Amino acid sequence: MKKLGITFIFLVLIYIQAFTQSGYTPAEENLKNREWFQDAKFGMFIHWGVYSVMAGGGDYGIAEWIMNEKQIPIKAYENLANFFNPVAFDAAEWVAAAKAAGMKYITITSKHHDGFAMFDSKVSDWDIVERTPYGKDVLRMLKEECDRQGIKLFFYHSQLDWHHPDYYPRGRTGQGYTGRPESGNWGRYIDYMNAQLTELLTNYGDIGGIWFDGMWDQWDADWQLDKTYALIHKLQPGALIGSNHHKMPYPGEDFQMFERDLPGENTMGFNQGGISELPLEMCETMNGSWGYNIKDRRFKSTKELIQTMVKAAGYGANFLLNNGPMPNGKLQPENVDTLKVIGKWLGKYGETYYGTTRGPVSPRSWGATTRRGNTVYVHIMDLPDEYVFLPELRQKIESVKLFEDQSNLKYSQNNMGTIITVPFVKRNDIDTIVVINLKE
Ligand code: FHN
Repeated sequence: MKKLGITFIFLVLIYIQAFTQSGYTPAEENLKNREWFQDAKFGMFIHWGVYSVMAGGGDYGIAEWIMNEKQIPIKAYENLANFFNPVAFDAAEWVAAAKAAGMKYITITSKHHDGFAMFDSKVSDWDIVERTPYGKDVLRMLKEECDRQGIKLFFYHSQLDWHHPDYYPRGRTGQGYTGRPESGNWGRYIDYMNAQLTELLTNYGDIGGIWFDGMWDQWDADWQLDKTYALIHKLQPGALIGSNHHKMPYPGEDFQMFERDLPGENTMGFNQGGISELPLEMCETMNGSWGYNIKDRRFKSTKELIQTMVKAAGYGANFLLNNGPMPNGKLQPENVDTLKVIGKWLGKYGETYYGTTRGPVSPRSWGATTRRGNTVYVHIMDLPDEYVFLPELRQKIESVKLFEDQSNLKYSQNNMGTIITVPFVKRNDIDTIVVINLKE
């Protein structure tokens, strides 16, 4: 009898594992896409929505959050859609800018926290086709262009919603000011979210994946991740799921992301999780805003961005660099210029970046290492001495050269580690790359 009971529990467990994401086994195409993702390394993040019309309202640090920050009730906020007419939007231009930068994929906001769908949704009329004078599905236009130019498209999707009445109980944000009744049906909200995700996963061909954001709005809510993740993996087994909950990944997620912090760091104060074995991605802004902010001219230098990108690669993490397009549909010209410079850098040094994994020495104050097979790339960005010390490499060194001119560098390897001479005269202001070839 006891044996039967145990068998029954075992069968139930197998059943649960098979029909939820708790026992998630990624499909073959999912694993292949993870590999592709890790090799691709560099993507463009796009935050675009009706909020871009308000351009931050004259405050730093506000753009896509303006509804909540300025406590704009839904009725008033909905007017923004009437002014959103991005007639200068040219998907081909955006994708070309991403390609020129050396980016291999684009992740765009399909719906941000204001709940506005940037696509033709049949389960809501709070969308670009029904509410704006523009009236076109920009996600479709972008996807078609991505397919033409060989770029993968991912959809950012906000789980938290300041507009939908059924997003109730409310979380930390989108409270009373929105004008929603203090009631709602949470289960219906999850169904609505899943219905929009179904649209995104069935109407736009193969997509790269879904980039979730917003669970941090309320940890106690019943997010029903198993249901949502199983749905996505059923509709497109190859689509990668990631969630910006700032914690260790949950079952069913295929990659882990870090917001404006290198993996393991927490300068932002919310990246509390550790580093998982899943593919990693760090997202970063070009200035201090995600969406378009007219006042924020504090653009990061290309040097800073390239160095962050390379340091992220030293952790094995992709770099998802944000653009907040203007309400007319154009990318900010300053950003386009920056993208070109990064693209030029990658054109020259991409071999030390694309298709690499994290190197044998974890990132240090002087830089980072990346690796492909028996080749290790040492990226030196801030080294006050003429020598760099690398702890045990585990393999004997065959040669050490400077990437730039292929000249041999002096080195000495013993069981404590390796010291390489990197002459000051050969230094590059952004990244001096040393190539170590290891013996089999
Ligand atoms: O609240 C959002 C924010 O607007 C932006 O989308 C970033 C991108 O990583 N994520 C959230 C904050 O964690």
